[in-house]
Amino acid sequence: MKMTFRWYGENDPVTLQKIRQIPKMSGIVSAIYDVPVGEVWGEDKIQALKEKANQNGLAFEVVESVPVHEDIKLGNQNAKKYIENYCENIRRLGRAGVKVICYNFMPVFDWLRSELERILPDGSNALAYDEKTVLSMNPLTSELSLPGWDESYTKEGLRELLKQYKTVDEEQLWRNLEIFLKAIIPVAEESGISMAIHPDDPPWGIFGLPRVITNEKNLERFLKLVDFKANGLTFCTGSLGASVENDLVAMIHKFGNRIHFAHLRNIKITGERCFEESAHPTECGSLDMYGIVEALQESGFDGYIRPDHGRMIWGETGRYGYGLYDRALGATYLTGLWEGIEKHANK
Ligand code: DNO
Repeated sequence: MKMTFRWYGENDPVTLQKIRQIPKMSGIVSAIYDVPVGEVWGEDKIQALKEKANQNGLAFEVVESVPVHEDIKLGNQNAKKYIENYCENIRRLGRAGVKVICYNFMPVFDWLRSELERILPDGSNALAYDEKTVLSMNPLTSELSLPGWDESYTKEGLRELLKQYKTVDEEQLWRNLEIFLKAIIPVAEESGISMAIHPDDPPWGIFGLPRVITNEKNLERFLKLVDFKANGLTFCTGSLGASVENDLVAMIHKFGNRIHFAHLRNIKITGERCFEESAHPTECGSLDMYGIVEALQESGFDGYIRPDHGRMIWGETGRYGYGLYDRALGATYLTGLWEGIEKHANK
């Protein structure tokens, strides 16, 4: 396994110089952030990002994300053009030595939270989700907390988009996903890239919008749509684990060699469809991080891992979920857990 760390580019307050000082850190997970969603990324930009990482002793082999344009998810008349652009991005990233591309297929919203700074008993703060609060918020006003948006919509743009999705139910979304996969997976195979879809976060539909990358049954259906190794998963424990019906250890055993990238973080379930993000160790939340890492090893996982959202600790401020300190603690914990389980298994 290779331990990696998400980096948001030049504007990220967490610098590459700091990231490289985290023990056993092998590379960054990043993207080109100044090209509009759906457009082709300049090879010069990709190369510059790679060189910057390499100069700091870090590899650049994982992209998160190449965002999927809404027109592809809607399956409208522009979808073809955007799918072609997507294929071109895959080719270009393959030529630059990228091995994994993480993306998601969530309509309109990426990850969603009701609170960005819930104060925890130890004085740190973290992201939290409370379904009742989310549903009481109007997606057309700015009261919603949407830290994961790759693009910010205007009110009119969002209203129009939500209207267009009225005709897209889950089955239609599956069909649009299938068209997309049938076009991109052969290109990914040729380019030496593994595609790794990110599960929906939280893993259920919100505001009447369909979400399909949510549970074991659907992940199985997803993998069968195009049954090649290059059509794989980002196994995000915090996303899938928000639903108590998801048995993460069983899922890892089941999907084993189709998991190319793992986002390992813990969450504490605080009620029905309510959770807060906790520190990474098992005891700090509701997920069995030991069991998860053990299952990854048992299934022969040799892909990339990154710690995921961290709390804000020691007075740090910055990008919600993506500060340095708690993610660095998470990385170190995961590296130790990996070593312990591996040595124990080889005894
Ligand atoms: C949240 C992330 C997601 C993820 C995208 C992948 O922190 O895990 O925003 O990057 O959903 O496309």
